[in-house]
Amino acid sequence: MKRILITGALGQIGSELTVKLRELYGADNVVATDIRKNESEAALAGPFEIVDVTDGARMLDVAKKHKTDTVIHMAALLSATAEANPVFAWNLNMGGLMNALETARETKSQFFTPSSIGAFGPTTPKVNTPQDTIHRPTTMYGVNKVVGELLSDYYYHRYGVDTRGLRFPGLISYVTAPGGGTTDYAVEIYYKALKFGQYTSYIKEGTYMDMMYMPDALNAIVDLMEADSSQLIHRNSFNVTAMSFAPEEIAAEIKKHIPHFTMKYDVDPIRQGIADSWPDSIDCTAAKEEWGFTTKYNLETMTIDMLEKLRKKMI
Ligand code: AKB
Repeated sequence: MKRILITGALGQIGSELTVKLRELYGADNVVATDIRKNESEAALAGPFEIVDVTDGARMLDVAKKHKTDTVIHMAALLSATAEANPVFAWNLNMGGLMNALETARETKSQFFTPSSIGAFGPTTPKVNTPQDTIHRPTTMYGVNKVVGELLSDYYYHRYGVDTRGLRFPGLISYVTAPGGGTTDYAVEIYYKALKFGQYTSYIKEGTYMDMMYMPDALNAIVDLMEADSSQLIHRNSFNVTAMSFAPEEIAAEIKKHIPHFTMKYDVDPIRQGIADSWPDSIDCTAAKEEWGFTTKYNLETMTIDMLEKLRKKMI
């Protein structure tokens, strides 16, 4: 049975991942940590510790205290926030990652951290982006993600830490809203469609980005962590995606369920610039072949589920 320390446990992925891991491995075997408590902490029901990921000594103390053997490092700034404050982003994203890798090395733990489609850049092949290709990202977030992939590889080769990672696309969920990402529009649109019957997109028509529904993303993390290490050639990080769409396509899908829904555009040049530097669609053959990556949801089934769950939540 794993004993897991998770950072950023109250964040967009962390809050749902913590619940899933507790269901799978037992509540007491998952130590949730975040920089502060918030109202969702009580809902996570299980051990919780305050950890600022830039404080490596504290992270290591908590890992040793709870005798954890797995570190899942989720705490990080997303692309648009990182672009607004690049020095802070470097310090938090890279400092946090180094501390988490060191904690994993010192406690001989298995390790997971997410990379992103943001690790790619404008000179990367845009369609069906291969697993191994040119990166050259032009955002601070992208630079952080590429360095993160390389550092994770380094800890595997240099120290034998069992590091693993996924290049996530935009993640869509009805539970915790994202904050500061470029792909966030694809979450906001569902809330605004239900509440106001209209949405103003900051991403322009015709801009394709990869996306995945949160239940598929959580399964992908668990499946990768449970995969046979000897089968993993690309351990940090695998391309994973479930769908690629442009704003007008998600709007059309929503319109099937909310016929009066309308969409306007007011493009944000910063987030549009970031989106334009990312792939339109990525190829996940390596993830499928090396550890059996699959997804359940496409745009149609995700939209049905999102609207149903959000309707209940918003009552
Ligand atoms: C973001 O938009 O910053 C994230 C990501 C794709 O990494 N959702």
